[in-house]
Amino acid sequence: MNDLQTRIEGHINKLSKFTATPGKGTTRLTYSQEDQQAREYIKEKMKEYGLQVREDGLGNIFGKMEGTIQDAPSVLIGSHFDSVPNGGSYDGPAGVVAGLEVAALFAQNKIKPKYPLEVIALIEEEGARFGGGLMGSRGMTGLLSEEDFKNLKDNDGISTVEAMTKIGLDPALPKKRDPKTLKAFLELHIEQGPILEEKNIPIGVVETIVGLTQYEITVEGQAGHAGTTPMDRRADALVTAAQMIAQFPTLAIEEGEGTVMTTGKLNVFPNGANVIPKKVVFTVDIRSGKEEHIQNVIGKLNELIDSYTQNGIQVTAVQQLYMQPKAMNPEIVALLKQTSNALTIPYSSINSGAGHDAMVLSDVTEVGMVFIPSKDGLSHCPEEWSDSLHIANAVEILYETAKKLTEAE
Ligand code: HGY
Ligand code: MN
Ligand code: MN
Repeated sequence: MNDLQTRIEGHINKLSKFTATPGKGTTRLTYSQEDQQAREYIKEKMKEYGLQVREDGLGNIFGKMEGTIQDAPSVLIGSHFDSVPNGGSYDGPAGVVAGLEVAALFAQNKIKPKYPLEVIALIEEEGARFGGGLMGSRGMTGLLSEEDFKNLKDNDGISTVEAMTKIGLDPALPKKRDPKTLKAFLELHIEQGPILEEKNIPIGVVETIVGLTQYEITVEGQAGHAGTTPMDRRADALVTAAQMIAQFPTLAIEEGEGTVMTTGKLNVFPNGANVIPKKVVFTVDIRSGKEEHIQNVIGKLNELIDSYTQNGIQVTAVQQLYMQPKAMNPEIVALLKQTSNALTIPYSSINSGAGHDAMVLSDVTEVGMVFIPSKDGLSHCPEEWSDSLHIANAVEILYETAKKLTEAE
């Protein structure tokens, strides 16, 4: 194994230790103590690699290598460093680590870029604590307003501002970034699916990212005694939720063209074995490569909501996120392909079924993404694993690409 791979493995292993569920995957919620531990490590490495480190009013971390052109826009490179509950070690960190090591190669080779290079580590991409997701990038682009940010609370009612202040972050710092300060954004991410591994190809050059929407659905009925309440006199919130969720797979399959629909999170209140559930809150995640399919399924979801609002049951929905499908910047896509060829690293074009910060930043700057294979196509679980050799390949491609982008007019 070469030095680069050794450093990559070291970073990944170190970051994977910052988890609230040791032995059961990575659980690193935004503004948690695990976030703080990972944050300190990332900032320490940025400083070690000679970068100027700052955090914005959301807690995104930036490590900047100044360019020779004054006040020039930056080429950003990185990903997110939060996780899903009991997730893996690579979803997010692989991209942050790649950014760090690209900056290290700039320093090692004494590259003085014309345009600045900024390594970024973004917060709350998964939305595991505050819902919705893509929070760090949406805050940077203004898609998430200051007010909406401040109104976000976690399941325990703790607000974003409270939580970030508790770990020493300053919510008063600027959040929205002037698009004129951005030249491009590059992101390495694990594929989180089986395609590259099955094709035995080490690099995926991302062409498009799937559109997605997330809802929080609340079903309200009437609590009651499980033993004394006759079956024909119940308004059972959990039965209604279950009847709705059981129909989602058919809705997605009937919509076709790879449309998917998932309920990943569900909470029952008051959650007693002998209590008829009063309230159920669950999420719905809808995705498709075509926006019309997302819109169609949203329409069917709303019909379901209306049809179950009866006989003492009330169903309401809050849309937490809506992102149209996004195409990556054609020039950067071409550059990534040329660079892979020049380095004789095989690549394949690929579309992303996962959402990424790149889809948000593509609204304000030119964006390119590369994927590496996921073992057995697994992600969002402790079994998630990728080969540090593949990350090293991606670092080489991103290094050559970033050199061109920080030189090009
Ligand atoms: O849900 C996603 O696609 C990403 O992992 N946040
Ligand atoms: Mn991710
Ligand atoms: Mn993820």
